[in-house]
Amino acid sequence: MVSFESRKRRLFAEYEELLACRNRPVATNGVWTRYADPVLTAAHVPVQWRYDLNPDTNPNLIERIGVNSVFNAGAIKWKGKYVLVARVEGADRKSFFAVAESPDGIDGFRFWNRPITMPETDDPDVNVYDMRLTLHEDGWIYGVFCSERKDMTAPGDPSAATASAGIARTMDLVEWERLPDLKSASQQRNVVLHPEFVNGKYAFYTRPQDDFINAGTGGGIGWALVDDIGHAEISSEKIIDPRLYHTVKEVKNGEGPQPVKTARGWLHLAHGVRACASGLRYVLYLYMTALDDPSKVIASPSGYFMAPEGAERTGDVSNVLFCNGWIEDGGKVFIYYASSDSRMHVATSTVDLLVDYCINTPQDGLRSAASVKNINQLINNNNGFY
Ligand code: M1P
Repeated sequence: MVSFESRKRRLFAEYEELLACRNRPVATNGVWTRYADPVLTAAHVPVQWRYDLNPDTNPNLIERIGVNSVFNAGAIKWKGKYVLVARVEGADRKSFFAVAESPDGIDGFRFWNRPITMPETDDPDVNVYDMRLTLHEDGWIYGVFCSERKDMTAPGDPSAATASAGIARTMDLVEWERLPDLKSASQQRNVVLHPEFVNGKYAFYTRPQDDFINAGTGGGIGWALVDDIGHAEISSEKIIDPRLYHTVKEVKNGEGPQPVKTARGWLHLAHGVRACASGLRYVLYLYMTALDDPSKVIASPSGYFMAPEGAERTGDVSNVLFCNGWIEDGGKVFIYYASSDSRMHVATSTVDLLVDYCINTPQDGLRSAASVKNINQLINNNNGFY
């Protein structure tokens, strides 16, 4: 019989082996480069968060607290490190936030000592997830996330829930000050704080939705200005990136991470959702807005930028790519995306490539004939070049 101590040593050795693995680029389309292995998984969650390591209270060395998945992480470069605030989902289905850092953005993501203790409001969340991190020009780092509660207007339905935008801020990613949730006439998910004041106000990308799941009459990615971040309330909201029939964002869309400021405009990454016989399909797309008006779309390349590939296609919620974190660093861009609500990956690109892609990919003509027209135009332009 293998002793408790040697089994314990093995647990830690296997954990360190996982963190020591070196990733390698495996695929590129000229704009993004994908890497072979996920950067964060349930197995990256520290042993001491899951096991009772005392031989008296856990002689069988059983895992006491199970972790289901690690996904949908916000991202920020912080004190020279590439930092993710991941959504960790326990075997009990509850999600919470935990910080992991890497020295180079690709390898060795290691969780900090403890998960984030996120303060609750007077009306405690049942579930929190999908934090977007914004280093705002007011000096705070904001985390805006989905705050889910049971829908008390449907007491007989244990699945009925409400979604609103939770807001918290921090100076060190350890201690968080919880602010009141964003007040909105509709439910909200995928809300993102813009990093700069606009007309002296805080600006949010929103995603109004009719109920917990369905965007319904909520028209797409919205925009709202807020006077007081301490009592954030949407008084008026306009749709800036609408859902459109027979596109990758027909059923739903949602802003991804905080936008990146470039010389040509604000660069945005978002997810789009379409329905098909096998269920919903979540892909990532890009768009750009004007520097002098971040709510004005100036480039809207058609179709998806990244879609689930290979092993990314399967997981707890299959056929999903979701991204709420990226880091721009000296022109290089680290895109942290989750596949199928199960694990985190990285893809790399550059601001120049992403802007080129946005500006020079044809817009969606919204009809098959328009797509053929775009191809014929390209063939004409290529005359003499092949
Ligand atoms: O399961 C896919 C995603 O579904 C939701 O996103 P949306 O509101 O845009 O449909 C979120 O629950 C997200 O966390 C999840 O990845």
